[in-house]
Amino acid sequence: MQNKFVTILLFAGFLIVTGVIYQKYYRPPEIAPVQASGKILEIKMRVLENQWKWDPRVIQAKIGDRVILKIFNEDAYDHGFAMETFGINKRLFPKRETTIDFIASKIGTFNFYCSVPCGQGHYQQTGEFIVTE
Ligand SMILES: [Cu+2]
Repeated sequence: MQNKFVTILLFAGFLIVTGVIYQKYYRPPEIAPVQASGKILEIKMRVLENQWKWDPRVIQAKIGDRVILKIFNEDAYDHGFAMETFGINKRLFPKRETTIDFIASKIGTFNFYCSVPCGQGHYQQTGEFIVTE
């Protein structure tokens, strides 16, 4: 009885110690939790009428920023805003503003694109989101 208890305790201790060692020395920085910068970045964006273009096409943030994207779709039909890295895929209804709220939790350059089949320019409707330190 006593022995079993000691074994479990030792094992629990072992798990905790290896977990801490992993987090401190081995975990790749890209999967570590990000420190929120406390900054709120509001970005206004438009889908230009009948051009299959984002305006602006390139947007930027600093790591840890909370990004509030406000996208106005000028077209009379739906578009979609998708950026896989951040798990975003939102429908943009016609002649309306859509808000997308997320944390810039990774450093790098990420592509976003239209996720709703919308016509001849659908596959060109892409843009870049750049996150820096
Ligand atoms: Cu589209």
